[in-house]
Amino acid sequence: MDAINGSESFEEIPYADIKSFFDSAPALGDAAETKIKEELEKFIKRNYSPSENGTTRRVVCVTSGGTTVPLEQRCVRYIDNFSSGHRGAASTEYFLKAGYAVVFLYRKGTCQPYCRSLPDDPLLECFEVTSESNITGTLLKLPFTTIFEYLQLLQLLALSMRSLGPNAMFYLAAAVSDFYVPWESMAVHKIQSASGPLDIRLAQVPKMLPVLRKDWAPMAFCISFKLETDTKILLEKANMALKKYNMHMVVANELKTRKEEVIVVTKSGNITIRRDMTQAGADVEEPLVKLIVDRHSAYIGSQS
Ligand code: PAZ
Repeated sequence: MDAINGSESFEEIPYADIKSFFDSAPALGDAAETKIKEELEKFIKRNYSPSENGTTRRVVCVTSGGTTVPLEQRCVRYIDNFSSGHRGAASTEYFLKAGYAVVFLYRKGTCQPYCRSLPDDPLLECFEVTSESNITGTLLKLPFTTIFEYLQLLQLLALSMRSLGPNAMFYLAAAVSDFYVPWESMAVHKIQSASGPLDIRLAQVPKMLPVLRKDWAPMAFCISFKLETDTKILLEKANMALKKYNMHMVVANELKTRKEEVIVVTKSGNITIRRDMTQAGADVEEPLVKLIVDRHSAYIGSQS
């Protein structure tokens, strides 16, 4: 097995935990699910059907922003994550520039492509995308808030993109909660303070990356991200994710320096990517996406 294809071995997949997570999660709703499936189908068909010159677009799913963990079913309070969605929004712009169609799975209210410094706001949707930016039809935005919505949407997306084989890519920059309150053990109403200090037991969110790789979209090129605040453990954790979840690449980053530098961990070695300090406003995502697009091309070549 070569460095691009990765190893074929998968860690034991916790199917029972995954099933119970999805079974107990509040459903997206039949109407919403049908609408998303239809949108996805149309989007993939539009971008993946060979055009007159016989070319198809590659499709990347970029996940962005952090998931929330509700503490009450009629949610008043929740645990949140720091992620601003800047990485996902910036990367989306560079993937579009590289000719990819992008499904942008993003946390409501976080940074958006082409208006990264502005919040996600329905008012902004009133402005039309100009024809020069050439993104009409190649960007599909799907919002999420909770861990339940995020993982259900990711599964839906992966199953829809499965038919694209190696032309599909997952670029998983979202910060996904490791712990959650299972729906069935969650308080229904607002938690009351009268009963004294609050004890909450958080369950572990089952790891979905191995099942994404093995079952949902086995031919897709998969990149996950690893964030740490302790630099001493960053590379070790990223290497572990590479092997354990059978990722093609893991992008390691440290909280404070994440906008300046990332380390791409692959089976054939690590590559440090820095933003161009000589250019004001240069993004680290520009060289990062370039490297990933090159590796994706090599992967596609190796599969044909
Ligand atoms: O969203 P942002 O630009 O503020 O930060 C990006 C990031 C640090 C969330 C991303 O690069 C990342 O590492 N995501 C995975 C985090 C993790 O679960 O380890």
